[in-house]
Amino acid sequence: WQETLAEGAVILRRRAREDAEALYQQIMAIAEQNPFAHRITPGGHRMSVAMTNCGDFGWSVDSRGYQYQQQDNLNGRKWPAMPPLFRTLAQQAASEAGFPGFNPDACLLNRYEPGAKLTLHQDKDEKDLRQPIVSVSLGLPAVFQFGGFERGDSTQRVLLEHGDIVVWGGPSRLRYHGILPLKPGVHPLVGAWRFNLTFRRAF
Ligand code: MD5
Ligand code: FE
Repeated sequence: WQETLAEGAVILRRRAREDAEALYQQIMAIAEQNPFAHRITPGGHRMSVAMTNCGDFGWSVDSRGYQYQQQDNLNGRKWPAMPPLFRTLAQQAASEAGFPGFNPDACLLNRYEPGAKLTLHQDKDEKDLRQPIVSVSLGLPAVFQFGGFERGDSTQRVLLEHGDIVVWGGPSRLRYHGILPLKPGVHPLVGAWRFNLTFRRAF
């Protein structure tokens, strides 16, 4: 159940459904080792999305800026290892979408509560922008904004639901994108949240 949104952007609808319980358990185990936190941007804003990471590198933000690091700058601890299930699922999805050989070294975990959003941005802190990003959505549905190559370009709205995987590669790797404020609700597995895992090759 695969659909191309734009060149290089492939949605694998419900692809992670069968793994959802196991993924959710692993998310909770990661959060026990390094909890989700609302980080403060260089501009002094508290992000409405709470984040943590697993893998060799994690993406985070603080007063100094945005960067990939081996440890969490909030507590100095190394990020938890990437669970084999996470890696395998990301690699398989990338390959199904036409990007064989993807080997993520970072997984950013985003947790959305009702009202949480992500304003339009590009992901370009990774070294090799030819590597795709694989994103896995769990829990409450969200409206994703899929834009163009400039901030002011018009955006398409795409509903991302529990179990959906999107592979962002090729020219779509650098499109502006965001998440509209999450609508309240309760998901039978995940509760009143949306989780999104993004698998990246940072270095
Ligand atoms: C999310 N997360 O649903 C999204 C999924 C982030 C973020 O945006 O940076 O944590 S990843 C969506 C994405 C990644 C790379 C390129 C494009 C979309 N794109 O070209 O549209 O929490
Ligand atoms: Fe992004």
